[in-house]
Amino acid sequence: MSLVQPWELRAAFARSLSGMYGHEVPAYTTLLDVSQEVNEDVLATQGDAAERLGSIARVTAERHGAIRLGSPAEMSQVARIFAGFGMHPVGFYDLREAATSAVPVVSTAFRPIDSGELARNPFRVFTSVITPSDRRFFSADLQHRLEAFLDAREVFPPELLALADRAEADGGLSSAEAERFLQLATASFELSTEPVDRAWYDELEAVSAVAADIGGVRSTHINHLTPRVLDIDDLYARMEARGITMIDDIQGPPKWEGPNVLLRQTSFRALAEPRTFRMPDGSVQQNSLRVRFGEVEARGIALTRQGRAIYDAAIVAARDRSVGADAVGRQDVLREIWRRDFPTTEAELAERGLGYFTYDVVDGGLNLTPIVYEDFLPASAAGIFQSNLTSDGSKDVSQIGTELDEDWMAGILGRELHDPFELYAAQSETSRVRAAAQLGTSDLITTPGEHS
Ligand code: OOG
Ligand code: NI
Repeated sequence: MSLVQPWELRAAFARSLSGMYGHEVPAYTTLLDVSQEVNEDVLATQGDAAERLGSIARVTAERHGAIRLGSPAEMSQVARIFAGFGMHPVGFYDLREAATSAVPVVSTAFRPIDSGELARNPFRVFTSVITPSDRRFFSADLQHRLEAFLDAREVFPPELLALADRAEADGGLSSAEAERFLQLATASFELSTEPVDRAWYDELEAVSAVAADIGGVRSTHINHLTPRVLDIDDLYARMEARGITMIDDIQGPPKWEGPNVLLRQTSFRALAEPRTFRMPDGSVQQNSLRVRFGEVEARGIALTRQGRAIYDAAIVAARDRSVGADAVGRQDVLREIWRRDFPTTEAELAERGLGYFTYDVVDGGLNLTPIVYEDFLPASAAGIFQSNLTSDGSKDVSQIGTELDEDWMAGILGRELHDPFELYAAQSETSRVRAAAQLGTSDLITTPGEHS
């Protein structure tokens, strides 16, 4: 009997979460409808060019999720679950540093790492873990109570973990097991109806809304699910026209006439969702929380380390120069810097070693295809976290933060943490070697600085 393949499990998981989240957050369904309209229109007007960074089938099914977990143990469990879906940890993001308000988490993203797997279904999940040992946010007393609370909860049932391990070891599951795996995995990210302990939640919220969202409840949930669009400016305008309030900015690179790189993201504001609370006097009351939102993104070409350095500098320069400006002003400033620093063609991005491409031989000549950026951006992620917080929380900058880095993340996951630059570089290099062999030459253009 043939097994259900990891990519089929992954695609089904993304669909299943999407169905669940649509029931939980109806505005997400509106976002999907508008995304689909935008993508159909871009395809109709641009034809093949619309599919330069992925087939329309891939883009239509493409989602990223965001989840927030409570402990190293939960991280290592989720790594097993995602491995069953063919998703592996890539990259390290320190949101404690990137955000000005209190965001006491560090993160990685689970995603397919093989180009064939990405083409079949690129589902990725931005996964954050809270940092109770960081004294900028938590006192020793609160740290210990929070850790005790989190250690006592079970967010992923043993049956789910066993199925995940089997899927990873065998490279798939029988259809009956696949169904059970999907059911349990989806259910573990469903918003719980269990009453929230109001006093505990409020105590954590005074430190950080993110801390309360993670550590104030005994389960986890999807924070958002993000579709991909081919024209995010058009999407933004259409959502506002439908009366849905969007955050002020589209995060990331500006809209401009040259090649799209990295990632542009925006979201509608978190909506009040009904939740039940257990009050200090023991009574149970209905109220609401505003933590989950709808995000949308447009993906561009992956940048090399050199390209990325230009990007990072441009974002910092634009921020410094647009103090007091509105969203339109901020875009204008960034676009001006962009036009100065980034080339206007893909060929030049490749020649200057700023972007990643694959190479193949077409009609005896070298053909370049851009590699799509599959990861996230720390400044944007901080912006996304921040624009949806109800309060800034508190951060004592006089304290020294706990050192938590890539190695720490790899250690708690118990797995290799992949470096996104190395993944893109390897893909590019493999294609380059193959094309060179076909052309019978060894001096194809190389991407400067990529061979460390
Ligand atoms: C994750 C925020 C980061 C993105 O797209 O950059 C993120 C969160 O709010 O939990 O999802
Ligand atoms: Ni996101």
